[in-house]
Amino acid sequence: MTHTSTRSSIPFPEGFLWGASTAAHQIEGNNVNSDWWRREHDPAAKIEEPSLDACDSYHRWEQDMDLLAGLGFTDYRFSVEWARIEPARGSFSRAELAHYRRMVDGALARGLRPMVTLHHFTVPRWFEDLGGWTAEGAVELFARYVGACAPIIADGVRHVCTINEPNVIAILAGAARTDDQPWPTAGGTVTPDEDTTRALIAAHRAATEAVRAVNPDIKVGWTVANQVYQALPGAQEATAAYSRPREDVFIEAARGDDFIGVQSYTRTLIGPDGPVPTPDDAERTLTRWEYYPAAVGHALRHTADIIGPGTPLIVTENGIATADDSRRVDYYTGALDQVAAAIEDGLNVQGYLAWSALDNYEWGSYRPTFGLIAVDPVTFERTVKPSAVWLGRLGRTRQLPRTAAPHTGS
Ligand code: IFM
Repeated sequence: MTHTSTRSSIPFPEGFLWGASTAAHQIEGNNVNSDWWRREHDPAAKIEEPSLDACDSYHRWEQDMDLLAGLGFTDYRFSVEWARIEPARGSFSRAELAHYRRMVDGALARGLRPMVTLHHFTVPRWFEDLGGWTAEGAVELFARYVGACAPIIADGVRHVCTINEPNVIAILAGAARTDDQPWPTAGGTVTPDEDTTRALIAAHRAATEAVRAVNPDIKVGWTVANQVYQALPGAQEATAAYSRPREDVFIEAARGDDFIGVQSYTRTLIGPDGPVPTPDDAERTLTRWEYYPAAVGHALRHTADIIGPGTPLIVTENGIATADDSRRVDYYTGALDQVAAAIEDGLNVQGYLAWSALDNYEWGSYRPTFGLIAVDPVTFERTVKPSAVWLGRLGRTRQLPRTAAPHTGS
């Protein structure tokens, strides 16, 4: 359906989430017991630079929350770090659980509803040594960790994300097998590892049960990376086949969940033989992805088509890596236009969380700056960008802007 509304804005639906997202490893610093920390210090891994202190948000989270709340955001998605909470198999750190509980309380005290992600790409070293997600007992170990997070999530947390971008994890596992390096686009030709896919789906189900056992009122879901596969002429079937193992099976696995997180940044054009390169004249962002603000609209509609009616959609990540903050405002303007159009067309979109609150460690490099807030790498001083002021203000008006352009469905 092509949307034709001429309204310049639409009101946020009741209870709409309006926030920004982060992930522990990307902002906290010194996540020394994690697999990623080990990889960053392994010359064979050829990682451009290690995360080291990151944004020192482990110590500065209060300042970060002050800024977000002051800007007008009402929701903050952050992750808790398994490698800190369970640094050795079966040993749970009371101090780290208390740390994350303080963060939940700190968010609530500032009027920010915390959305907690339990796993965002990093695992404890001991879990990787066991063989990771496909090792025997991996699902039970994850579920035990989730149960141990009860003190963090039991009260005051409305939304919990079990596993972030399971499809990217499965693609990375496939890449590790073939020696390919799809990171960070995950849109390459690598086939996701099927055993990892199965294990992650089982882990998600077990984690969902564990969260519901802690508090049945918590809304549980997982967050899927949407690469916005768009068919070139004659490539409808190839596109559907391409999307299925990389995206659709993970969306289908969310049927019956309380929500699904939709995460998108750019698009991937698919021809009869698979992905085709982005045209030379396309504008690119600092990740080399095509500048394509309409991605989120396609991602929402594709997710709704696959999952079917009933499951609420929340945009849990959306944004752009750029050094030109005015381009970030343009990107968010275009993206929100698509979100508004999707809502007007009847999609049950319940929130929008931008990626990311801070310029942070983009899995191997600090160069791609996704943040609404800049961070000085030496002093850790935070500087609010104009895009943060602009986006935060919409939280106060509770209106999503519309430019009345027809949405670019696929
Ligand atoms: O930084 C990542 C995040 O960790 C997961 N989703 C995509 C973001 C941008 O690449």
